[in-house]
Amino acid sequence: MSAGKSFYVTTPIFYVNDVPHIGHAYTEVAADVLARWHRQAGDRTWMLTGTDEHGEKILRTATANGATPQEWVDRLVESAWKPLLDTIDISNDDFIRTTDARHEDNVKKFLQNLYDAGFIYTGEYEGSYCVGCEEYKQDSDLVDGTGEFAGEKVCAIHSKPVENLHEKNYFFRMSDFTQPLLDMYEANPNFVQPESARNEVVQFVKQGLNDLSISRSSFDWGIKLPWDESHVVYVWFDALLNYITAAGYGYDEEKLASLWPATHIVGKDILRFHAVIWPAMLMAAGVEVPHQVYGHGWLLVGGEKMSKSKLTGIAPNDITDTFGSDAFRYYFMSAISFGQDGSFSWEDLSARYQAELANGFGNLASRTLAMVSRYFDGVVPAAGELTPSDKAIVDVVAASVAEADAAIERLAIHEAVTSIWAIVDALNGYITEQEPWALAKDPAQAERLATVLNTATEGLRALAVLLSPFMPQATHKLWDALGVEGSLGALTAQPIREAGSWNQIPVGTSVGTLEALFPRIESAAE
Ligand code: ME8
Repeated sequence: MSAGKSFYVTTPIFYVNDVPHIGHAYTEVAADVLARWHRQAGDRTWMLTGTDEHGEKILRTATANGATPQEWVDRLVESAWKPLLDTIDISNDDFIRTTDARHEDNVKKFLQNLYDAGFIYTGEYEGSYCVGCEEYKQDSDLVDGTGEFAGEKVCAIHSKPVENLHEKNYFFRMSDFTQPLLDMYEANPNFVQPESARNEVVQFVKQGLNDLSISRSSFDWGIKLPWDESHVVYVWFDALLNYITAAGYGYDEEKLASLWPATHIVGKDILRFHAVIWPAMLMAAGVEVPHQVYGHGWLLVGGEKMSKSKLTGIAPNDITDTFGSDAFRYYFMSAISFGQDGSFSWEDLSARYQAELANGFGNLASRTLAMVSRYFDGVVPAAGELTPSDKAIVDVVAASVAEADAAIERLAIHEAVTSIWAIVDALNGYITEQEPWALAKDPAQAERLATVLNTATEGLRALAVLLSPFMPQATHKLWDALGVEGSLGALTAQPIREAGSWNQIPVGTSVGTLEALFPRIESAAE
């Protein structure tokens, strides 16, 4: 991909009925890695995240906690959801709350447009509603309950009974969009990814879409319909619109035109909302559909989807307090194939931290810089003529940059890590094989020693750039220690797609000392 393109990436906006767990953090990190990659590449990048604050689930939680819904959401956003972004080093450009005026006002405009265009009508609805999902369920979505709910039908996701609702509602003519959606999926095969998610969505839409109930009148915690204030808009209809209200819809058309369409990163649990309902809403309003919807897999703990309601939730800072945010980010992006489910375990995290980060990357960085200090007084030496072993390193780096960029373009984040890690492995092998410590003992090998350490330092420089989207803190430290100009993450450093060009560290550059990038962790699962 050439530099300069626009890349607008979003996460779901999360329900603030509870505090975040590592499943939410996982989505945040994935979107952030993509954003940082594109930013370091010079693409016009915008990352949006935020919170979903209306609806019955939040209202009930607030009431149960003796707070008004507004007090509750303010408390949770400030005490838990915004701090999450610092805990895991998220570089979002904007944070939208569905209680923001910019959102509420422009959701109303969107609704009015659809109403005026004849896409909304009144009707009656009776069905089973899961408040946990904030969704009407079909019988096929329900399973037999166990334990206290034995004998009842429960939501397959929340394992709790559904509620029978019978209401007069407003409906969105979603059935009109069955064929336009199928045509769009066909014309744009990458619209829903990964492939398994796409197939599921296409099969679902092929059965024909029903119209969608888009209002509720039995409670009032939501955005009132502009033509009938006795109804609030259905929380999902409200929430999906965040992606355009944050980008200027209804009040800054220029901004919208420069950002939209977006790449949406979501968990597969909410794929249909994003890949079916959302593009149908946009088609009705005459707004371009998203660039892409990517449904990633679930983090499993003990074989079950991690969730607060099933008490399998792990807080992100349970991990970062011990391992740091870089290790958190690296672990989840490398250990799990993006798009598939993955099991979390402390043992696996701990083992990878030690083998890959401390011994693999961290040790490579510290011993290379220590040798430059010891043998060349801390000044990066000029390389002599390159031998095939040195050239092999140059080639590995060039190939890795191209492969990683192509993987990011496909949103195959774990493949990007694998491509970059080929450099770590190649450099460690190179140093073992070239034995700079032996070369240093023989004055006749001075030029060879210079070439080896120059090559290794250039390789480290490329690694700092390529790994900066994954591990912003460690790579900053490494970049500073390398003494190179510019600041990583700000594009004054090397553009990521050019990380393979060689001789980027001016000869004579003084390297600094480097503290251990990944210190030994005494208490970790030992
Ligand atoms: O659905 N593994 O919010 P939500 C991986 N407000 N990801 C997980 C996960 C797990 N075990 N658990 C949660 C909502 N997630 C709506 C979204 S968007 C317009 C409105 C992540 O708080 C994953 O991204 O229930 C999932 O899709 C999202 O959290 C659900 O968050």
